[in-house]
Amino acid sequence: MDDREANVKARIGFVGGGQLALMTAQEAERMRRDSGGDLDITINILDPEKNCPAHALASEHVVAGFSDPNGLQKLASVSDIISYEIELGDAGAIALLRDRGVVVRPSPETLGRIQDKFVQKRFLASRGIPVPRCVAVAAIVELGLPSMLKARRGGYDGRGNYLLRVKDDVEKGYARLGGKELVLEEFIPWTEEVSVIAARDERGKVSAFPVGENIHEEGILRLTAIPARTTPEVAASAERVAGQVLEAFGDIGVFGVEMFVRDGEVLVNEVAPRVHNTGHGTLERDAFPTSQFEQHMRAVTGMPFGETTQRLPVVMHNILGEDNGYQGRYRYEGLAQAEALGARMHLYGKAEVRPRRKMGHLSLVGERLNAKGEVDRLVERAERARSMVRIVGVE
Ligand code: AIR
Repeated sequence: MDDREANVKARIGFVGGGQLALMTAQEAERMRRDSGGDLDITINILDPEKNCPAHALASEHVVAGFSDPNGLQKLASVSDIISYEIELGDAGAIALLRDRGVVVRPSPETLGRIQDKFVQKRFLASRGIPVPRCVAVAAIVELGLPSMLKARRGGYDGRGNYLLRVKDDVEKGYARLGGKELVLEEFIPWTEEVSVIAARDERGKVSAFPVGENIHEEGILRLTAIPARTTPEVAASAERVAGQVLEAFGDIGVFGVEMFVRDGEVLVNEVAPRVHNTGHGTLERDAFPTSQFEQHMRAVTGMPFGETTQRLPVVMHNILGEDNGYQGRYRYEGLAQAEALGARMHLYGKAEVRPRRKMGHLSLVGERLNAKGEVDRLVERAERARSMVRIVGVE
């Protein structure tokens, strides 16, 4: 054992207390158990919602807005390290904390850069990383149609994006996103979407998980298969580009790097300075010896990285709130049927369902890595298992 791993005791304070903090806290508990108490990491959260997913597992829950300076200060006072599981914190307020000696990983500068989609892309481009072309002004003449109109800040899970296909869409897009600062982005007729979850430590070492293949639907992730069904060349480019991104930020922690593939060319779509939805498959212990959540905790607390060599293929399917307009309390149906197909359920315990809200995910682990057709079969089974789960309103 590396001596950086002996008797680690750390309190990580997350801005955000949603499913990503929940799964990190679950992994912290498992690590404590597996190490016989040697790895003692506790999770604190800042989240305005009293019943947020990570509430029950958090040591301290500061109930305040993500950008509330007093809330941030309180989170810092009970934590050794500040990190994020949502990008909505006030980077300026977090920088003030850091300047007063609070350890913040990744840095508030990285958070600030990533929060603005235009600034993020310009930063990546300035470091020689391939990205789609984008302009900050409303001049569709520069990029033509189709193109993507995006809110520069605050959008996630497909919120804040509007595809402009024809001229009439321009007005509709502005009506939908009006009042916000916007960026217009080249529309990429991609053939594949891939992502790499990678971590960087304080010594500059980078550790990546194998490339995942993503399927989105209306801007929200539907499923991720690891390994991606792609060519070795595309996988190698994606890994290389993800490595460049982590180098560019030069920061500490897990990052999710989403990329488009256009004719074999890899372009960065979006970077998240946190654990990522497309990395949830790494939670399955028979597929991966280390999860992205454990890797993030290892990176920010200065522990050596865990191993990321994949043992078995895994397909993760999101469970989103149904698109029926219902918002409120709910219950699940069909969980046992999905489990009978081998699906492992991860439910986030959100107090309320909303249309297309991320409520949970299921994972299926295959029997042999790189066996022909194995990932196809897992994808098909994951779709079937997902179709058995229903989220039903109870009000
Ligand atoms: N999240 C953060 N950025 C993007 C996503 N999906 C996760 C975090 C956050 C939660 O989604 O875990 O706390 C918020 O989910 P919701 O459904 O409350 O909007």
